[in-house]
Amino acid sequence: MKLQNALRLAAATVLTLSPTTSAFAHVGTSDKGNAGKSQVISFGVGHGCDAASDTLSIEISIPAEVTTLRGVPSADFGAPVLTRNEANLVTKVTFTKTRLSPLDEQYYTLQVRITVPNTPFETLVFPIIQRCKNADGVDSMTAWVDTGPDSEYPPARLPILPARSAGWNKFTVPVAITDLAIFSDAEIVWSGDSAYSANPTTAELIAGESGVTPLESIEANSEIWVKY
Ligand SMILES: [Cu+2]
Repeated sequence: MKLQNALRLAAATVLTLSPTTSAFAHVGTSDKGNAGKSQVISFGVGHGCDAASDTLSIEISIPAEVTTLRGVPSADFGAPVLTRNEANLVTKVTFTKTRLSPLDEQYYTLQVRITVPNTPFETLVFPIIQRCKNADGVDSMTAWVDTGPDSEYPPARLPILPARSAGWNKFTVPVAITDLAIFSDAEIVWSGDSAYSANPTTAELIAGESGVTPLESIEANSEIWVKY
């Protein structure tokens, strides 16, 4: 990478975090995991299953990579039930609401504490089943399990951030990265002569800089420079 370009572009970036624009109206998490660290992960329930059905339960499937998990009791749903496999690992966390509201007008936050696997740049996937009941007692269900590219019902995803320091970091990424949202809190990412920034002003500078191409994905085993 061209360090002068990098420094010049980085100097032009605004230091405050840009507000996240990612859709968060479904059931999911906007958290990012810190590799190897114990961390509380929050799942937001943006709405019920259809126009007027309050959420009755949320069942979160836990990926096999997560081997340490505790439930975090919720004000509305109480303590979640943990389902374990023969190896005593948690495979499912189920939050069930005791007092159903006749209206779908609340935003719920449900949490678990996990040890984030020490696999930076990978993304954990949490399929979620949401069950609802309306004022007439009619049940409905939404399965947030479709991992397709433009899925209407995406599962929750937790990208795993590497251990990093403020300023410049050099990483060799072990896996291909197609979604650069994992760098949403970085000022700029360089891979060779390609650069990426979630900051629109920096992204514009990258696009207008001769000899620099916008970075859209990163191949496995690439060396990258990231300024946080
Ligand atoms: Cu939604």
